[in-house]
Amino acid sequence: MSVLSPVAKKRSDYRAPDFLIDHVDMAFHLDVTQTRVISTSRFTRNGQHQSPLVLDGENLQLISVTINGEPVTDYHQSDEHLTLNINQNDFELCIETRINPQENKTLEGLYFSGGAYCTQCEAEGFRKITYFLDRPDVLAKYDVTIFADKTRYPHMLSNGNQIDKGELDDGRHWVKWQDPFKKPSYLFALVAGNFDLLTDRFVTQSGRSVALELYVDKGALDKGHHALASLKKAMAWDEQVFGLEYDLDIYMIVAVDFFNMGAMENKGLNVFNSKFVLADAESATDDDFFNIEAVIGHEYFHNWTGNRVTCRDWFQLSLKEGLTVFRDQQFSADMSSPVFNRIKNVQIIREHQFAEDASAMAHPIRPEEVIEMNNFYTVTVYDKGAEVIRMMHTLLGAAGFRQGMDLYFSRFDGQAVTCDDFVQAMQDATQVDLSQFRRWYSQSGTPKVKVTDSFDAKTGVYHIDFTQNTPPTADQKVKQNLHIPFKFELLDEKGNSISDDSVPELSAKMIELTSRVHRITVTGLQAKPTPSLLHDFSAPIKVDYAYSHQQLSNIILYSGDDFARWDASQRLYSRCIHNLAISPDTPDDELLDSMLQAVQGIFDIADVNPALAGAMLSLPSFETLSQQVDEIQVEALYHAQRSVRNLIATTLSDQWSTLYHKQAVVPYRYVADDVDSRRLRNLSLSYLVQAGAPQSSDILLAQFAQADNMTDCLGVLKAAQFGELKQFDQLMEQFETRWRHDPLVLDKWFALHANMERSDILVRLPLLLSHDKFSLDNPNRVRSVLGSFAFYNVLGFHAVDGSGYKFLADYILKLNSVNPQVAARIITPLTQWQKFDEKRRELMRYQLARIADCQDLSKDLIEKVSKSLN
Ligand code: 0A1
Ligand code: ZN
Repeated sequence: MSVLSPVAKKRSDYRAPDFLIDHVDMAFHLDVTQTRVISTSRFTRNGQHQSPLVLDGENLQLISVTINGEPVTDYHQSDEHLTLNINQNDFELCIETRINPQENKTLEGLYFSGGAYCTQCEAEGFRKITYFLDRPDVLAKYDVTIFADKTRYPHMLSNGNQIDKGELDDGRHWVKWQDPFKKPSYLFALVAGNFDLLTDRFVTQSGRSVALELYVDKGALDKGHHALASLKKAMAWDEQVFGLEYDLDIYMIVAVDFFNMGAMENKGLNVFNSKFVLADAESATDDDFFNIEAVIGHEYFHNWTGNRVTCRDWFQLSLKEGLTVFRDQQFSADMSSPVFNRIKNVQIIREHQFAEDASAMAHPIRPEEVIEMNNFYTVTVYDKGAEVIRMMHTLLGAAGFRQGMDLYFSRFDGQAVTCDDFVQAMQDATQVDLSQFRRWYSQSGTPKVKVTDSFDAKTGVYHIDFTQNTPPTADQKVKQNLHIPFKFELLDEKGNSISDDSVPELSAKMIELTSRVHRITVTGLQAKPTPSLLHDFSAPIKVDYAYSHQQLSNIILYSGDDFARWDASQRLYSRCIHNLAISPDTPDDELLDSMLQAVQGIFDIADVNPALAGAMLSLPSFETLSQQVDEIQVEALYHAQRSVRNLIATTLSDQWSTLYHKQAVVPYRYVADDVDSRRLRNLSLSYLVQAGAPQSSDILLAQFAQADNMTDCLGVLKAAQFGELKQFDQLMEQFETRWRHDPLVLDKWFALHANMERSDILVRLPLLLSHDKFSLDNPNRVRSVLGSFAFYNVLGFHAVDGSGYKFLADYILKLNSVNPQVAARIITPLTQWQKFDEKRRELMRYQLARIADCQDLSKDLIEKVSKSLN
């Protein structure tokens, strides 16, 4: 690790900026290796002080500085700052810098890839473009003029409206953009290239016509329709649900192949990873179509939650991200099956967020300390952040939440604010006391609620106790009681929900837990009820209750909450799997029988609620199972999961066959009913293949030959891979030949290979990485090979000789100098060593130490590695 460890910034150290900038005029003379950037900003001193002006800047070649037109040479330049002593209170500062977009493989700042220029400024990328006050609480208006060669870069875009353009004699042209809204530098964007353009219009509720423009690679126009349709749905939804209308006359989206994240909400000019824009039936799966709609929605919703009202400092990231994820989740739920969507949200929390809480990277949704901000675009800030917003929605009700949102916008439009400001608006609008609730922002970790109950058959009195406790996390030892909305019901023996007017929590079907223990007493009962707990996953917590198998089956069949039914099915599977992992030679037949009977019952649900049935027939993932135990026994858990799946596959193979053949095969359309049906069909296929059912490989090959869409095609490949069919390699070859030219499909091919549970996987992986289409420069490709392997190839990554860990570490060291942000993301599985057996813990820590020893380690990796080795 470098000798000088970078210092962490603390939330408590926030100070208002010494200077403000109200206007910036920028000129970009684009050149692949020598782009000139001239920025002229109007500064004012903020308050009475004599402090110098300290501007942020990285990797910039400084050409000149003038103040009010006068050249300045009395400045101090360091690796990260430009410091100027200035006496004036108001002045104009003009700075010329030069940058090299082609060399910029970090994909932060201005970079050149795939023949186009593109920027990414969140969180702190603007400082790689020019010296600036690169912090979200400095809000300025921007005028941007772009100069470049006309033939190669016919499209030159920036935020706001195009106000002027012209041509030069040397084959270059220029375009001037003006953004009428004040914005922080992280929302700045510039794109220049030669694209195909798809256009449309949206008329807002107040009757304004907005031009919609979608820029894609040449030849990809047909794949942009779903994204554009999704955008229009999102615009209409935000008007209906939150009364929020788009504010500019133009909304542009550009799809690029090289992008570190999913997409970016730059004002009026979103930049997207092409994975979240391009889709057609043949090349994209139902999940791809779903994700495109969700991400398009997410970025669009940021226009109000993030752009109009932004974050005061980066510790407040969840202010915009938690809220915007909540909004995109609600949007997705309204567009298709609410329960299926809720299950997806919860799976992310249980698989990834709980794992983060259990690791050295544990942090509250509003972190206290940060070395590299890019490391905090986490499932905790985003997805747990969304759960915290959802809990407020639950506590205040939909109408109260809307009042809170209205007040938030009327108070803070055009400002940079804090999470506290948001909660205060919610509280002031509804008079609901959220003082204890605020702890969700400062406390990390996964709270546990232990539920115990007792019933006295003689008196008919039933007590149920809820006890909360948040175990200590790596970052925070002492925990306080939280305000937890806990939805539940009590079911009688017939599966009816018990109501009792004298118990308000029963009528409300919710108890608000605030102290350590809460008790509810119900009288006059004939028999002990079944508590159906944490309906709709009303809080991001773990619940511990000793359900009998029978009670779980009751909930599966009768609970009024579909989420709870799914959750009970998962508990039943988990129980069978853990049980078998502990004693593989003495299976609990009674438990397995009741599980199989429950599955039989779920087949009937498929006709009425295919989305729910699809989720209920799927076993918990290895990652979810891992979060249910203190120490992960890799092989035992993995094989137990496979055995239970095998049992379900073989015992019920007739039912799987019936379910498979019941699904009508229709020409591809992305509509909810067809999506649900394809899901059931492909799920059945994989069970059939796993059972080695007669004709299963004929069915599989026929589906591969006949599929008119990627969902069914990939369904075959996944089934063949999971079932370890001999045809797998051959099908993969055919697939590669057909799709070599399509990067997004090829990513799926790479991921399938990297996920293969084969004993020779570590011999095959290097071959994959020497494939002519593999490149460390392309984050999607890196994620599809190294990410898939490290996150999902259980036996390969956790190979007991440590070869999987070493393999990942080798590539992280290579990526460190290319793209530190991506390197720091895919190191996550190594940092989660805490729950593994001692031998693996050692091996994982050994690789982390190897990475730590590297000379020029990026801040991103230093932060993660040093925390993990502590
Ligand atoms: N704000 C974006 C996510 C994002 C964050 C950082 C990036 O580069 C370092 C890029 C995108 C969102 O929430 O969609
Ligand atoms: Zn976001």
